[in-house]
Amino acid sequence: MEIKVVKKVLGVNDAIAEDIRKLLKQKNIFMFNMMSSPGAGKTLILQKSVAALKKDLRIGIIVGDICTTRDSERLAETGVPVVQINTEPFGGDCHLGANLISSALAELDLDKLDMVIVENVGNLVCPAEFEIGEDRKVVVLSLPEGEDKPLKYPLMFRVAHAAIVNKLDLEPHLDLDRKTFADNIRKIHPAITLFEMSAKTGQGFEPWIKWLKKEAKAKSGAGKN
Ligand SMILES: Nc1nc2c(ncn2[C@@H]2O[C@H](COP(=O)(O)OP(=O)(O)OP(=O)(O)O)[C@@H](O)[C@H]2O)c(=O)[nH]1
Ligand SMILES: [Mg+2]
Repeated sequence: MEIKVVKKVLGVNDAIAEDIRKLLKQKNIFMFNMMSSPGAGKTLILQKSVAALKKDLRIGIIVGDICTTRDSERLAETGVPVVQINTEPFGGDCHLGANLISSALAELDLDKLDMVIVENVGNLVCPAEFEIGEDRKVVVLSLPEGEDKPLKYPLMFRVAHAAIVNKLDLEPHLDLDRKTFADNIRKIHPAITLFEMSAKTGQGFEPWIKWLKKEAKAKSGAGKN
């Protein structure tokens, strides 16, 4: 009986995700879902990514957190529209479900956007299980978390199209080998697109921005007027 309930819940989520996918296709909008453990650097990477992309692409952001509007305040400084979702009133979910994304998309003027960025709730497990109608899933892993995380939390790395190894600037202070991070990610997902960067210093940021531009162009064509 319980298994039936679980299937039903995921079934409903997938159906809403499919509707979102159709809507975004119709509107020529590229949407990506950024996920990581708490504090890996999602918001800082996105602040700098939006700054780099906003002259070419019209961007809207959806930010998920259990509590607070701290990340949406940081991202709103880029000048693009931001919608905050707090999951606490809905039971404090550790991920964004397609229903919440659907409500957040209704708050954005989709006819005036080329790209929607979703910053998911900081968690390396649950967000990987929920489709939200996105074109790409991106996982961020930062050096201080340790090189074994892809092996211990494989689903996230299996479902992600791209992975970012962040906080390279901290390598001299840590007793670890940066190469092992990439090796372990590739053990789980050999064909994943991999970026290594420091969002703080900007090292390695350019290939990530190029990839985002390419992916967005593939989806939305030359953009809208
Ligand atoms: N040294 C260093 N610090 C970084 C880097 N990227 C992010 N940080 C810092 O790491 C901390 C967490 O970064 P956030 O961008 O808030 O991380 P997040 O993944 O959005 O966190 P949650 O939304 O809470 O899950 C902040 O103090 C950032 O300034 C980096 O490349 N190097
Ligand atoms: Mg954040």
